[in-house]
Amino acid sequence: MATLDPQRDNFYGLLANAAVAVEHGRVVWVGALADLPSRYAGLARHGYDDCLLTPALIDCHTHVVFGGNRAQEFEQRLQGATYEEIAHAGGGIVSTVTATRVADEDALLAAALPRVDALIAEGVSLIEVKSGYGLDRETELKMLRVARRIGKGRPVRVVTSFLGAHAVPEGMSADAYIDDICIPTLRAAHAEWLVDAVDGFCEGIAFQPAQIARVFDVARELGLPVKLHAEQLSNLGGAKMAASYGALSVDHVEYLDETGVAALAKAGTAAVILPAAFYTLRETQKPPVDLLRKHDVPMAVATDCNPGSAPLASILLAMNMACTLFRMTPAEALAGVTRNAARALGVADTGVIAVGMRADFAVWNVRHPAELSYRIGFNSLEKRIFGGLL
Ligand code: DI6
Ligand code: FE
Repeated sequence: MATLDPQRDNFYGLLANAAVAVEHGRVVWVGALADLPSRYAGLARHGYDDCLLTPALIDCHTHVVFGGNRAQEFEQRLQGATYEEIAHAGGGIVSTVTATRVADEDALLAAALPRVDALIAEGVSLIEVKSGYGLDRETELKMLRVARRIGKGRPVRVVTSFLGAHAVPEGMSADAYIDDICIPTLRAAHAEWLVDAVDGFCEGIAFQPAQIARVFDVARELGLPVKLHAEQLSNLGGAKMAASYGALSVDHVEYLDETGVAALAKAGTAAVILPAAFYTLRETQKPPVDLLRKHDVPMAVATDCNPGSAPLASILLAMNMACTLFRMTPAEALAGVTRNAARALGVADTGVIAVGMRADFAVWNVRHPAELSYRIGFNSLEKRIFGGLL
């Protein structure tokens, strides 16, 4: 068993010949099978010989709800156009906005579910889902309702992030969009209980830190935690600004410098590493993994599943890419999709196998946890256990 419990060790938290006792969907005991207290002897037993048990996996950064796809933009990039050039020419995020506006709730749900099912098939039990392809009130709310419906229609928990500050809609200034559309939409979505956290895209092709800060002020007023897409393509100081709001996470962070890393460490903000976007956009600037280690910033790993920069619906491949592209260790990658992903979402009842936690587990047909990051395009999942249900 890889408990990922930092009380055991700061590595995999390994236990050999281990057992976990579950009552009412919660862990009540963990240890060596030989030490299982007799009071649990009457519980139904499920044995997995020669397997590895881990916490169920968590995808803490996704945009799985969207209309259409961007295969043509992929072709344009292969012919030399950059992500930023396509965005400036009215493609990119804004083209997905058009497709998302015309799709109804059922169509968006039907398009999202296969992506979610692919994640569940790899042992995922908790996903974060962002809005951000509406950029108007109606469509942002529609996306968030679809995100909530995913959690009702599938055995997976969903936390939502309002990403109204994702791109500037055509024919509008960034400032007017933030004040006249984004912030009133956040208030409306919050009033419908559709928002668990508030996100933004801080980048030259999107919004400046001061503009995002106006959205974060409203999040603070509403009692909502914040997170930020920051330092992906350039360094605008977004991470530092987000840390000043006590952000749960800052995500991408390829261009993050040591002052920014220190600000994260001080605020207790996690860094979410998203190697699929780096890979897809053929970026060369890698996130400062050594500095994040040096300052003890928790690193999470996620798919960033989206139609533009990361058409990826495999958390296992994200783990492999984090290791091969960024030299994270397999232990860091596994912590990144369990313990640290839970932390990046502010969800306290999952991500480690320990007493009091939800019984969300993954059983793998492997002998060592490094195998999960090592294989490419191969799913070793034997069984997923969701809230104690087999
Ligand atoms: N960064 C990302 O990686 C996604 N959004 C963001 O702010 C990409 C979104 C897209 O290209 O559709
Ligand atoms: Fe993203």
